[in-house]
Amino acid sequence: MGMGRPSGAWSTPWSVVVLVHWLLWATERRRGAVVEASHVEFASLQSVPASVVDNRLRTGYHFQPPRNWINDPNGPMYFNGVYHLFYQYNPNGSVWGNIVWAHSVSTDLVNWIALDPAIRPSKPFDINGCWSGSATVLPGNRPAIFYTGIDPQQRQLQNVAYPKDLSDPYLREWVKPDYNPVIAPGDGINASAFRDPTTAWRGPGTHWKLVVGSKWNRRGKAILYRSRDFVHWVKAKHPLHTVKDTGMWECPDFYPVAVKGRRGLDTSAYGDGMKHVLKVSLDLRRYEYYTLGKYYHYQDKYVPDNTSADDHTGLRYDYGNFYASKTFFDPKKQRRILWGWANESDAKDVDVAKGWAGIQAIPRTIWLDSSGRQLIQWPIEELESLRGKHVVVEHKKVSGGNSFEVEGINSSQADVEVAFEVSGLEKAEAFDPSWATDAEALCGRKRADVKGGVGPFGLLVLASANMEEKTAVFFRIFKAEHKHVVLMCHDPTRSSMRPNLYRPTFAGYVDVDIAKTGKISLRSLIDHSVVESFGADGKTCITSRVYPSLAIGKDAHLFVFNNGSADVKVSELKAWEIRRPLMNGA
Ligand SMILES: *[C@@H]1O[C@H](CO)[C@@H](O)[C@H](O)[C@H]1NC(C)=O
Ligand SMILES: *[C@@H]1O[C@H](CO)[C@@H](O)[C@H](O)[C@H]1NC(C)=O
Ligand SMILES: *[C@@H]1O[C@H](CO)[C@@H](O)[C@H](O)[C@H]1NC(C)=O
Ligand SMILES: *[C@@H]1O[C@H](CO)[C@@H](O)[C@H](O)[C@H]1NC(C)=O
Ligand SMILES: *[C@@H]1O[C@H](CO)[C@@H](O)[C@H](O)[C@H]1NC(C)=O
Ligand SMILES: *[C@H]1O[C@@H](CO)[C@H](O)[C@@H](O)[C@@H]1NC(C)=O
Repeated sequence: MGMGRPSGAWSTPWSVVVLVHWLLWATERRRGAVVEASHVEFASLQSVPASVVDNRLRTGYHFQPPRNWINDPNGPMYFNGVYHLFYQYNPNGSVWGNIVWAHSVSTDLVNWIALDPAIRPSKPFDINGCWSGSATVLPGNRPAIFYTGIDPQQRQLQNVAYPKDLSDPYLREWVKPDYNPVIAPGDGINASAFRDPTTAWRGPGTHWKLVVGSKWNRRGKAILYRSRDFVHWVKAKHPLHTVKDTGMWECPDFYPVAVKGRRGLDTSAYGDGMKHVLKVSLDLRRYEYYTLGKYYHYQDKYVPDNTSADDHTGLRYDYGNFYASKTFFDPKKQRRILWGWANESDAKDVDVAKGWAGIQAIPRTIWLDSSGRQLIQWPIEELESLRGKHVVVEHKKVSGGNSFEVEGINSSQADVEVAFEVSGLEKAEAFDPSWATDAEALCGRKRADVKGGVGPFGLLVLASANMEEKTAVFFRIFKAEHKHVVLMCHDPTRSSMRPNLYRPTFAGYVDVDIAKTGKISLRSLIDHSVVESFGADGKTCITSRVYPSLAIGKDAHLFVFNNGSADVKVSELKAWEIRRPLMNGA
């Protein structure tokens, strides 16, 4: 079942596509870009229908509609046997604009069916926009959506919507009660910076609670509200949490995690044996960070642990291209699942030319690390149902300066798991303590082509046959005063022959004692124009969007490399081709 979108222009000859691209790049036209609220608006492009859809670099198994712009995942939930994903979508073009809540359903989080948009601007309380929000399944098994509506005065308001017909297994139609908005920006709240309500929780009390992201000057805030009936909402005396100099907090997310084990907890769970997570998306920097901490339900207070910083230098789900994320509790498999948006990193004009922009990262199961200091993330197990042909490499030494190709599969749409054994730690480069708060800058200086002591070693993905094009995914190990420091890095600086492309290096540290373990694992999900990597069994994650010019389709190659002076050994590498699931009728 598709959305019945027009399906012309899918077989446009490459020569036309290439010509369109060439014209667009060659002229490098900068159209009038206006920054408004959190979005860069390209008014002249918002309703340019996709006349050409260029599928060469479209993802094969990531969540995407057949065409047009997408951003934040909204209201993910499981209800009566069906997973729902809503998302911010422009039905009329491939830059941000005309936003509606698009809607897809799935029974396995892998194969998706597109339905008609669930929420569109139609009432005074949302006529100028239906922005991000969350779902809550109320007692009596009744789902509710909370979303931000933009009114005629451009104020940001919080509204509710309910399914029209609970007996429709897909919950296709949603109604917005006339008593909306249920939360309007009151005194002391910036009506232009008040959005993205969380899933509500109840805890042991009788009140529902939720937070809305906001700021006052440069102070980021998670403003807390309370309600007995889900209709009348009252602001708590203090925000749940606030941090100075962090700017607007978009898409806050607040939920409990079990101290032991991988089992997820319902958002309303409260008691011993758990910590809470508060995640915010920093509009100023366009990335997210989270803290772990203790939630005091009766005092309406959240106190972060002191094990990581409570600002932009703190922990991140993903040290790459990953934003506006949201989790939900999956009661079917008793797990918490994380969705996040990965935008394009090419130019707007190119997005218009290719007819699509934005993907959702592969959903990740999330749980607390046994150290209690950070979360662990791992692609949902259902993804493995798409694994096809595979190859295995075992016990292979890669000496300094060498590489080898992993042959026998098409690696443009693949899942690679590898375990490295590390030796010669005495050769590790010295770690300058000033690098501790900026892994990304360190990776930018010490890229894959900068020789090291222990590492850089890892994978070269979406590589051309002779490696002039490649995205490097690697580790590099340093020796600090009392311990070793492991850096994980994505280096896409050679990922494309295209000029003037934004190719940021991304990096995070990995909290492992490498001298003790002597080994480290890496998993990379490769999908034409995206690479999602999970270091050390999901301790550090990085997502990059890349746009190869040569390493496309069956011309994409996969290598293992080591550019350090110490040898490393691949104890085991498995690489699978990933089949294409049903993806929204594309
Ligand atoms: C978007 O397209 C729909 C039809 O698909 C049309 O009704 C609507 O007016 C368009 N909106 C804009 C802003 O162009
Ligand atoms: C309110 O938000 C708008 C939009 O981000 C911003 O321009 C303005 O400075 C904010 N005012 C305060 C007091 O935070
Ligand atoms: C962090 O908090 C714990 C108690 O939760 C305390 O024992 C420890 O000393 C604190 N560490 C620092 C560096 O403040
Ligand atoms: C890769 O895909 C091409 C075209 O689909 C096919 O001909 C080729 O056999 C595949 N190669 C491998 C190693 O699977
Ligand atoms: C390894 O380093 C050398 C020297 O800097 C460089 O020429 C080569 O491209 C590097 N290898 C990789 C895989 O980046
Ligand atoms: C994704 O696109 C890149 C390149 O245009 C920007 O630099 C990022 O800020 C943007 N990320 C988000 C979350 O909007």
